[in-house]
Amino acid sequence: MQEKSLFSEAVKRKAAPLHVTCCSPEELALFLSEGTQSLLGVAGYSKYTVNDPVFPAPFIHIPIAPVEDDVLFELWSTDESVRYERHGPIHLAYGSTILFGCLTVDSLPGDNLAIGTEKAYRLLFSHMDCSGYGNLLRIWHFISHISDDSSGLERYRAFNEGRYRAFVACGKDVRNAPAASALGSPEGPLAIYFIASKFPGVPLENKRQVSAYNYPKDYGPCSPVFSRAMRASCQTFISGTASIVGHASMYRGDLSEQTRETIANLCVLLTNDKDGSLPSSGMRFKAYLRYPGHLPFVREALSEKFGSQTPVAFFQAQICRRELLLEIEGTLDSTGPSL
Ligand code: 3EB
Repeated sequence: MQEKSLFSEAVKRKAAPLHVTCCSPEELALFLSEGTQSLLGVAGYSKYTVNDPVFPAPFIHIPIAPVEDDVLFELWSTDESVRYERHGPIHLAYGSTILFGCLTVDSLPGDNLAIGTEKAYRLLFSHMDCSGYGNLLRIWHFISHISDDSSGLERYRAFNEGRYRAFVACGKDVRNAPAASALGSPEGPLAIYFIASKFPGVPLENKRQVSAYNYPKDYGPCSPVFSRAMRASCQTFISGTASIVGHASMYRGDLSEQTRETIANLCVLLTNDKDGSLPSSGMRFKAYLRYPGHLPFVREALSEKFGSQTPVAFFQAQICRRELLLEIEGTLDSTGPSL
């Protein structure tokens, strides 16, 4: 009940629309030449170096490979005008209610990633809070050598320690954590991009899974701080979702079962509360595969469940737990009839 009333308040505030698409360099060039929408920011996914952008919006290179293209741009835009700012490592785009930002922090394999992560989060929280866009809705993290040990602690666990410390230090409630993804990249600094808002979203949990911020200590000294999804007036953001039930990874080494379990978890987050149906449109997904050869199987399973017209972009990445073969994130437009 409380969830619903919070959401309808958020809807009444009529935030500006937020659009996302995954596109080729040619499609990005077309978007820029048309100039009908404002860019909030672009993430360029490629294992190759990507040229410096020709636009003033935040741009971040993510050094993981799309499976089917050399480069894919994830492009976030809105219909209203946007103001850009750069402060040291952080690049920001302000709409009237939405803030898009990106930053990188050096993180060599031997570095204590807890320190770099805490620094990155403190920086983004300080810009959010100073400008009045104090609600973090969605965040992506890319961590090189994610499963390596440094100073006796796995880098993903050190990352969790730094993130947790920043939430506490900045007075942020972990139960209001953003939707998130955390993937491993072969190289590069800690790369982060995020969407914040003047207005709070509604964090959603998955009844099949323990909330990440309540994971037991088996997964590191500090819990991961993210929600399974975040419902905002413009979009519902679905966190990176994997074959986890309770807090345990399921079906080590079994692609078919991990895919089925991952899709079951996605369905919990996408199912309409009222009539138990899946949305008929407005969904899009990004699937991160440990092995690119798994693409045809995963594509077929997603198409069967969500329809062949639902866009899915595939990337090759390491998943934060060694036994997991895939992780899938998504967005759902809030403009459709289902809400
Ligand atoms: C999981 O459910 C799988 O640490 O920010 C998914 C999404 C995962 C986000 C994060 C981790 C994160 O625990 C991994």
